Amino acid sequence: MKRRDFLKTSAIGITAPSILMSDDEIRPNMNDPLILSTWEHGLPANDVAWKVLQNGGSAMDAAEAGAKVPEADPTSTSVGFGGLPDEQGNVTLDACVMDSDGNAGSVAFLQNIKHPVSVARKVMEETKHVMLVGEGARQFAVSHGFEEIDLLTDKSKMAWEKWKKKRREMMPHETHDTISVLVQDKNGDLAGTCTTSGWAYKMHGRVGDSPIIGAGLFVDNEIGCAAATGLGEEVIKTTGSFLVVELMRQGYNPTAACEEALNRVIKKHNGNLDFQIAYIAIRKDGNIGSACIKDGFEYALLQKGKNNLYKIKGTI
Ligand code: SD4
Repeated sequence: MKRRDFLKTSAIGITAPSILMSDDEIRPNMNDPLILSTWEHGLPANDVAWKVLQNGGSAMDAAEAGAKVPEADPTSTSVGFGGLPDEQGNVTLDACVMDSDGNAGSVAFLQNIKHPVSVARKVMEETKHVMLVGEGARQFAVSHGFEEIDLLTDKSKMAWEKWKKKRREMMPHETHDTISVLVQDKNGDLAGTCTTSGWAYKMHGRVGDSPIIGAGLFVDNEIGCAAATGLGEEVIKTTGSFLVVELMRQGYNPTAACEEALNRVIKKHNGNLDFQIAYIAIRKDGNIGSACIKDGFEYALLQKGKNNLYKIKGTI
């Protein structure tokens, strides 16, 4: 099989399925914001993020508000409240944020707090650090007024108890839905968030790519931004989101940059790719793209056209 056959790509907004739009109808004007998120639950996240932008919020405000939607949703079993637990039954959360000034904040292995993305933002804005983990992150959250709650829902507990009987290893794509929200606001500024409960039934203490700046998310306001979903270990080893942005800096278009970042993973595995990784990217000029290893990745795009507000769910 040729390397290309592993890859599914989409120049989002131009070849987005089921919606026909002429190029000039799409984002005729650079001052129209856009929001690009991972997975289907990106659609309600985008709606909330859009409202924040409409009310004068920044790209960072919008990206945070969007990510909080699946974090609070108990039916979203890969993010926040209702996320599937680790092998010991603990829901442990990873999240990060990055703004248009290149500031970053992150939390990893955080327990009992519903909105890790907001804790990550507090780390960015109110500490001299970038990343807090585990018990320290929880203490920090509580000291900043975050309520402690049990994140394990009955549904997730039942799923974990069922898993415990067989202990079959689950791959992240079997219980996917890490959300990344990339936003470009009306000033052209970029920001992003990434939040997850990670690989279901992972080892206790495991941290994935989602809270690692440059792996799960990277924003460079001069060039573009990118985010990842899928098997975090492979994303970390290739510094995936940073790589996508650096490739855009070198002149790759957003989709080609996502493809090339995936090629680095594909090369190492000699065709043995029993996992999913997907990237989404926005270039500073508003061009957007995505690519994935293994079918079935969904993206959610909210974009203002000449006459309409487009809300697109695409699958590649
Ligand atoms: C992780 N990248 O923890 C996350 C999993 C994921 O959709 O993206 N699931 O490795």
